[in-house]
Amino acid sequence: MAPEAAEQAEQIANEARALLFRASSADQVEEMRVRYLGRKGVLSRIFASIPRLPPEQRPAAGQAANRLKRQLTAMVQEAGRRVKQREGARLFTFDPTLPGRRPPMGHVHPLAQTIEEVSDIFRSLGFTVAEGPEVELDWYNFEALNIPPEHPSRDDFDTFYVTDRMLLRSQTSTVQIRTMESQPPPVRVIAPGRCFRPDTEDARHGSMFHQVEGLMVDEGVSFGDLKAVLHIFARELFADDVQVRFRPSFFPFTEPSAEVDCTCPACRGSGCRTCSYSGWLELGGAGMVDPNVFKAVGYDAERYTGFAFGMGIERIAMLKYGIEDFRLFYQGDVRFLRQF
Ligand code: 2U9
Repeated sequence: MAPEAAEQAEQIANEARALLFRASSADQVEEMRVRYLGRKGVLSRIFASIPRLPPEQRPAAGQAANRLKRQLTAMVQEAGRRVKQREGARLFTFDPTLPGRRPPMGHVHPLAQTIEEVSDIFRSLGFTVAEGPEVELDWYNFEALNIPPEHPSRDDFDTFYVTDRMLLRSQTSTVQIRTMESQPPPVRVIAPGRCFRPDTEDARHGSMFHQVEGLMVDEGVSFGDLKAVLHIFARELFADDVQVRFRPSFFPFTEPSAEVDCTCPACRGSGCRTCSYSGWLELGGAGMVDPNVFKAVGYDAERYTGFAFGMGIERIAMLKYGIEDFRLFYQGDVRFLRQF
């Protein structure tokens, strides 16, 4: 490259600029790079020709070639950036005909689902769903429920006390007492909610759990009504052929009282591991409301009778879905939660 070397270099640069300007894909840019900057490309040939020039022309030719190299490298890089940007923009073009992308939503916790399902069944039987405070007065948790001061459930070991007179409710019967204090009979109410009892955590227990309790009060309400309501409930919850049985028991707030069992939903009563081969599983407790409870809330115990029942929500969910460990509900592991 002689004096005309600079001119020739400029020509090559102009030609390359025009070609790269027209390049519209990464492949075309790469083709240009190889043509100008590749091992057998235009620039290589120029550098190879320099030693053949007369010695006095070599420095200028070398300078022109180096300048051309810088220009071509910058042009190729710039063209590469431009096509990449354009291809990216094409990818993000909004296509209104494509189906939308569903955002991750989460869903209702299995315990909340169970509470909803239980509530729906009782709503269909004319019950309303009531809620109340989790921090309660001694009166609502014990006194009004005919639980005497010396009763073991009042012990520090069995109740979380906040002060002498206030505690974390250990059952949702508190809500039914509040309901009766605020309205005359007839009453048909269920109270689902969180309860607290100091307990060592294992596969079946925890210090926090959920209950649903129910109460029906009117003239002429009988144990037969209780049996019918709980039988219908179990049928709706588990299966049409489920049987329910009542075993005598004792609770301070009901008289007579019973433990309520249903035929094992896993084996339908024939006996399996879930029911320890007995065919039966405990569903909860129940009974006729003790007249002392009516007296505490100012109901006429001569005129009205009522039944009440209580069940653990975790237990119901475990039976229904075949869950073997209570703690799974509270660990927030999405691999577990996703299954419901
Ligand atoms: C009022 C009067 C009486 C509710 C009842 C039970 C029997 C019972 C347990 C079952 C398993 C609690 O969840 S659990 O640990 N409950 O056995 N509950 S009768 O009796 C009432 C409720 C309200 C006014």
